[in-house]
Amino acid sequence: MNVQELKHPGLKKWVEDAAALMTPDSVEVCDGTQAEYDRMIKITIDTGLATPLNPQKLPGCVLFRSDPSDVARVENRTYIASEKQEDAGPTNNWIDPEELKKTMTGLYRGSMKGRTMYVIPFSMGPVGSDIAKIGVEITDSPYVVANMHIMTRVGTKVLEVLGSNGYYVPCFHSVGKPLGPGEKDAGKWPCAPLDKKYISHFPETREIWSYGSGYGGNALLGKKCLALRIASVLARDEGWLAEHMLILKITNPQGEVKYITGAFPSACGKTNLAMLIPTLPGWTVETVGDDIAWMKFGADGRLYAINPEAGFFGVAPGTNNDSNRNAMETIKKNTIYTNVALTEDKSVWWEGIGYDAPGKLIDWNGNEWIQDKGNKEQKPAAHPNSRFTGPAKQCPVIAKEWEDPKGVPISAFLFGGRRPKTIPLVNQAKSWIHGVFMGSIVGSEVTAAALDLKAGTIRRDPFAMLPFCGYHMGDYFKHWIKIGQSHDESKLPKIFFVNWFRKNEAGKFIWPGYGENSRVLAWIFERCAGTGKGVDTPIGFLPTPDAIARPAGVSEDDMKEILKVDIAGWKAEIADVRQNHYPKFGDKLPKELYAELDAIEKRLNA
Ligand code: GTP
Ligand code: SPV
Ligand code: MN
Repeated sequence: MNVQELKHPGLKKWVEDAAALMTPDSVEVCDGTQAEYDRMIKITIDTGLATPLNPQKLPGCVLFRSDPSDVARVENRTYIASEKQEDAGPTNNWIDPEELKKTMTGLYRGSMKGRTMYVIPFSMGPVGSDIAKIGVEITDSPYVVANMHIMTRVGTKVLEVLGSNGYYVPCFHSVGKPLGPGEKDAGKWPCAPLDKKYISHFPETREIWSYGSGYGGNALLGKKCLALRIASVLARDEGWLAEHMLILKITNPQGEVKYITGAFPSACGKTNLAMLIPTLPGWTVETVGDDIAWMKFGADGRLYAINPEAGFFGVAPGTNNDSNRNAMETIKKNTIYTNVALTEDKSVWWEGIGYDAPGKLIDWNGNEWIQDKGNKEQKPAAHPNSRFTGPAKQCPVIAKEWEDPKGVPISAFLFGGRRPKTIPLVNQAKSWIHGVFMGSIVGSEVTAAALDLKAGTIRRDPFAMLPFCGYHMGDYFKHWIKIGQSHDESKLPKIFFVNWFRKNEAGKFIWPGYGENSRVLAWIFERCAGTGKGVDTPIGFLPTPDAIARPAGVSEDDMKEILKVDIAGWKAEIADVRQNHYPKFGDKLPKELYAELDAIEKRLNA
């Protein structure tokens, strides 16, 4: 579709102004059809950016290899440019919005030369539903267009909802690599150098400006930028929640259903938990969402969640038929792979796929790679943050209500992270405010999902929202407290803390995780139903020793270890929160949270 055909004068002018600045060779409005998707893929194959995969093994699938500077989110190049620095808070990078727009306008000037500008109208949430939000992303990347087709609802149907004056969140994106006359990408992933990348958010004017990166959350602007950073600001203003949470449906052997959401930091197990195959007989888990939940209160006083996305942008390494068979089934067709390894028969391979590398591979850098299991120093064939983009509707256990605009009523919130020590397998908050306290102190070993952080160290990632909160984190805590104060607590979700990542002295995981996590979900289900057995401890309610059946390979001693209150460890945890974590938020740290900190400390000392 041509810009002249746009029926929304505001949108048309915005696109024309952007084109005048970025000077693409042509402008195209996306219609969201399969033919358009196929054309995007063909363009990327023709320019040498994509490799078509074996149509017998992986029909409709392609592989991309990105530039080594462009393999994950870049947190130190991500900005919340609120009018006042104070409103971005201590955990976000801030630049004065006027100054940032000036810098970025300079970068955008001529940035699309030699390329096509694609205008992507997209809906986060089912098209036309009350809860959905519309965005329009302008991009010069056919890779982004194809990914947006899978991750969001794209095209003409969205323009129809917009009509001639509907509201949309304007999103600029350019890879920042203009082409000279006759120049082609010729197999080289286009992006700008690290110090020219900007992932910028303007919370007051609800705008997103992204420059220089073509990867994941930096470039697919409906996801972290709109559905979390901008939506968290809307949620604060309008009294709802926009969270970095999976949504699952769990059914017990009696056929009773509950819905649970869970916030774990990036690469800490949301996709896996959302698609889990229970090892506990008679229980089933189905998927509603794997990364983001938008939650609003229903007329009955309960909190209802929708998944604003339409696909999964999941971590490939570690995904296999044992750990996550449902993901493996989902990504067998119509899937975009990025930075995994290529096999000789044009299939894909990654570390933890469940079998040895078959022969000679091409690694994510495009080099020949032969597995050498004796060499501990060998670089991985797939980047640790390599990902698949697969349609949610292809998931064998997608819940039938996953697109219901009403959302699903939530019974429990889980918080968790990678904690090798101290934090028990599961722990239930004593109250809403205690749960908010637990969310505010989430810590996790850093993973490969952000490029500029040192993997392995522990950092505090409150509510798993540290990189995704569009305003002052202290005000965000306050928002959570207010939700509790202004609603009937008996109808609010119960709050739990989980940790699948405890390690023993030898550095091995004690808990087998994955499908065995169903044992913990069953206890959580029963606690919500009022039947699960728990003991009151200084840190919260822990399962009684017989409440969670022990999985194979976990000894009685192991079980005791991961379900005990490690008094010394918790005292150190509390001291760290008091000295290093809470002071960061200054007077914005709600006094209710200091009261919780004092209370837990007192209980630990009793
Ligand atoms: P983002 O998409 O970055 O937000 O990540 P995510 O939270 O969805 O994480 P994901 O489910 O993709 O898991 C990330 C990594 O953790 C993968 O390598 C998984 O194999 C591993 N993992 C997930 N669940 C478990 C578990 O229960 N135990 C262990 N040991 N590892 C797990
Ligand atoms: C995350 O990092 O939490 C992701 C991947 O889900 S990205 O979309 O790149 O943010
Ligand atoms: Mn995520």
